[in-house]
Amino acid sequence: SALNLPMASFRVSTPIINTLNFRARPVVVTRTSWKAPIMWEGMFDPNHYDQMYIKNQTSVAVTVFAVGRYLDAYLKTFLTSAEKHLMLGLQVTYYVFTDLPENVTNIKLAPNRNLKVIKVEKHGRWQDISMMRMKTISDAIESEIRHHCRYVFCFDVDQEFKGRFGSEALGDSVALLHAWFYKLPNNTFTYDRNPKSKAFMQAGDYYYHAAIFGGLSENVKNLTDYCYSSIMEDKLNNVEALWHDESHLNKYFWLHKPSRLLSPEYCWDPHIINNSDIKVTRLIWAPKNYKALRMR
Ligand code: 2GW
Ligand code: MN
Repeated sequence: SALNLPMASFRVSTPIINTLNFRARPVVVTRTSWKAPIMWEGMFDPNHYDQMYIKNQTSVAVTVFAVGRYLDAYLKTFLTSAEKHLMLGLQVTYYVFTDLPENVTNIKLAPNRNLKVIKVEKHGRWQDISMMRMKTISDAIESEIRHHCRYVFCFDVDQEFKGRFGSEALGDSVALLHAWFYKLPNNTFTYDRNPKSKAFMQAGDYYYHAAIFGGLSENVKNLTDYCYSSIMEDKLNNVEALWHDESHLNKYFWLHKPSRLLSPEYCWDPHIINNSDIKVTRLIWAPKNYKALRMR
């Protein structure tokens, strides 16, 4: 039976299932010019994806950083809500990176799910806490994740799962459309516009949100290596990209097109109300207390 497959069975290639209905959502864009699907509710049958990925015992690493005040503020909600909605039935390993490992509270995980806590240093500047995630993720993929997990998905911690965030989100290289920009024209995108930065871009396809990215382990390794080396090159040149790691991520996905895009249903800003494109909120931005979290 499927349960007796040998350890390396997750390496067998998964069949391409063509169950996407690109016409199910006539009001929104469901495919990119390079033919990558943009995943909107209604386009897919969740059971098709689950049957295939659960049968293959597909393994997914979920990385999340909870450094300093973000640990108490967000981690528990992120993890407990993920246990209700994120890739249920798959082999999920959470990689929690924190400077305060002893403060990570135990939460009850389903049997096919694990959590590993990895200690990291706390960078002084918040911009570095955010940007240096790229280096830490790359190192963790190299030393550990690639041996255990076929896919890696990287999440901001300041968010809460509210609905199915399932295996339909898996793909070779996955990017997320930013909730604020998905309907706006290209010239409003907040790409880095400083020619001195490695993240500089004049044109692009979409504005991607760095709160979620993922894909096959080897592809996420490439992405994080690219972003980290660009960040370090900027440091040598005394420049910093406008939106830090997110600017470099946008440059990466301009040069290396993602194979699958997630609609903003996968990461919605609940301050935006009455948007009929959003049929389901799968994940929402958690409220931010800028005073408490950033200023002090
Ligand atoms: C970040 C900013 C200000 C003060 C603190 C922090 C902070 C972030 C922190 O003290 N501890 C910590 O663990 N972080 C991690 O970095 C945490 O996982 C958090 O979700 C992530 C990104 O920071 P966040 O969520 O405050 O930034 P956002 O929501 O404005 O994120 C977008 O822009 C960022 C770059 O400025 C990143 O690209 C991020 O991926 C984007 O969603
Ligand atoms: Mn965030």
